[in-house]
Amino acid sequence: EITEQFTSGLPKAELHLHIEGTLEPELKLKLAKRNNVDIGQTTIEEVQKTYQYDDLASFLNVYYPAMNVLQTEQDFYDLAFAYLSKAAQNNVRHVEIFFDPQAHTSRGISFKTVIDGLYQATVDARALNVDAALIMCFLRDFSKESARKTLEEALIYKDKIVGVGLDSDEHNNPPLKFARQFEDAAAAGLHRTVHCDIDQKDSIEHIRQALEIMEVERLDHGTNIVEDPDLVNLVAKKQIGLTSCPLSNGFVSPEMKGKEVLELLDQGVKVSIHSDDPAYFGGYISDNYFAIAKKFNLSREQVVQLARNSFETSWISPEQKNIYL
Ligand code: ES4
Ligand code: ZN
Repeated sequence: EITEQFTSGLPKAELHLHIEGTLEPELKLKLAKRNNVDIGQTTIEEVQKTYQYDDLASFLNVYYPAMNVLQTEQDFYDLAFAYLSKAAQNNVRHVEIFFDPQAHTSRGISFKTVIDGLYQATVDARALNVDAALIMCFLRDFSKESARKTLEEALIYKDKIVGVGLDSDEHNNPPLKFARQFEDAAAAGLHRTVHCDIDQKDSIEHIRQALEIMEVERLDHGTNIVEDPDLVNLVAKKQIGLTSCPLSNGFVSPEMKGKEVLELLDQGVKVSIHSDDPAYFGGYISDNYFAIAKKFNLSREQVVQLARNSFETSWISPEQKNIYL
């Protein structure tokens, strides 16, 4: 029987975490006040009442407007440091943090403000025994031209970024739309991952593009590959990591994709457990481990394998990996 103590104490790598999705109602209100931004709510209860969504689009409609409270470098620092303190409490030893620069540059905040604040928090997190890196995501519902400009800016700071990702609304926005940016990012030495959210229109085609054409090293969610045995074989053979987020999945699918995760684990796929947007989906990484372990009656060995997979598919150096594995 898996306990919360067990999932909380287990050393973990967090590989699927949107920093903007760690904005808790309390900090949201504090920053709104500090920056004189009217978000339409003044109490935690009122903020929580706006957290109603049952698909990706309705979630994103709550998620993006809230980012208005993030204005200064200090705000980004406070957001990231608050998260990293939570990560330390969850025994997260290594974290690769997604951030969405276009969600900020599109409302007049400079790339520099965003990255300087986030990066300083990752430096200071070393004192908490948390090793942290940043992954810049392109918003797939923005234009290719916007992605091109964003990569150009990002490359100025490429020593502060470990890789690129692709997130936001997947509907009619296939990975291939950004093939050129992923190629350029690879040429600059950056790692690559792509969101293939669960049960999206054209899921299998999107996964195929990401794996076969864009040569990503991980798929975020990606658990729809169970529908295609050839893709399962390819992912197992190439040791592609699949970063599944049970509590997030639970908002759009009653079974949180637990059966698929177990089936993939059983077939030797490097699937692992993460938290996506913990302030919006009801829990941090230990809660996600506990939720799937409890609902699907996982053994200790299965839970430990999920955690091992998170380190194995992380983008830390091979020498450093040996410390954890
Ligand atoms: C996201 Cl759940 C989800 N899907 C796509 N993009 C995202 N960004 C933050 N959360
Ligand atoms: Zn995500």
